[in-house]
Amino acid sequence: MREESRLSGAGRAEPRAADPRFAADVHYYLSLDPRQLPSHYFYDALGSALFEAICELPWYRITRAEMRLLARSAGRIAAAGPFTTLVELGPGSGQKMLTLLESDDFQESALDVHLIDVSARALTVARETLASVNDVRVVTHEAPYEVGLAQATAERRRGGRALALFLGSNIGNFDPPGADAFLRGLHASLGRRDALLIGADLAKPAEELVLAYDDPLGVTAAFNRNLLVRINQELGGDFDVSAFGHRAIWNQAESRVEMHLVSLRRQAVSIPGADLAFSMEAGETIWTESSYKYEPAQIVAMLARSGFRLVEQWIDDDDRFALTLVEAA
Ligand code: AVJ
Repeated sequence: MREESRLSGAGRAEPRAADPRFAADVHYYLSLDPRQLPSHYFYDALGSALFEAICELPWYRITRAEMRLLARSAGRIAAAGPFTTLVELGPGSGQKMLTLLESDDFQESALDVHLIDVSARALTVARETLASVNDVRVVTHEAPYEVGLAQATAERRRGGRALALFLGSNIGNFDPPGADAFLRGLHASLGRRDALLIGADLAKPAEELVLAYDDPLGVTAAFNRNLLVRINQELGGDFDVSAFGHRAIWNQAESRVEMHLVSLRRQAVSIPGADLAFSMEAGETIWTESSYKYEPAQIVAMLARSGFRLVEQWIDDDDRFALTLVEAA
């Protein structure tokens, strides 16, 4: 019996220790109409690797545009300081922080660099990326942003100013009220004269946006479907992953790209770890992500509503991306 169940489980990963929040969120969001899943669950080990691959795709230009802008504006960003503490929310591979630190202007003074991420793996990679930079103390926080930011600012040097980085257009995953609330929370954690650097993707023609989120190599489709793989692995789900299509659409009215998973046939789904069973019709969807796109002035207005005043904004005209530097008023 034992032997048999083990054999029949071949090719299927043993359920990993499930995060109770993940189980509760899967239960709640998959029960909504239309069904949804929160996009931050994309980033397990495989999802993070797939996202790194997305950043290399010719059609996904956010990462390269932002790196160019960072390299070009590093001197001006440093000049808004001096900063004694740099805090990055979601550092990814650490390449962006490295670009800033490698600019001559940031090398003047000793710096504390705090990296905040829920993924231990991302923190390890980012720490290695920054290992070669002199005179920098790197502190990692495996924690939600708010928690990590509170820890980082509590440790700041007396009289020193902090620069928080929220890059990669991660802000775009919040709906407008959520973005306002998030920025107000950042403002509350920062002190007066601390700064915030935000990278945000700009609205552009629909064809370009759809290609960036539905690439011809199918990497983004794999990234999207991996969420179902994760549910199968961690919560014992039985999604037939190959029976889902990937859909990316530009919602002009809401100024957002939406990603959905489309059930290609009628199927019954059971997810014991989330205490959930349901069936999906052919064509029924699960909404997995929104990526809001902005006008430059909207970014400034959004930050102003949360208590920040504009220092400077840089725009990449080719790829339509903005870096905005603000100070806590
Ligand atoms: C990392 C949230 C900014 O929305 O563009 C990439 C994630 N999703 N391709 C984005 C993503 C599909 C990305 N963010």
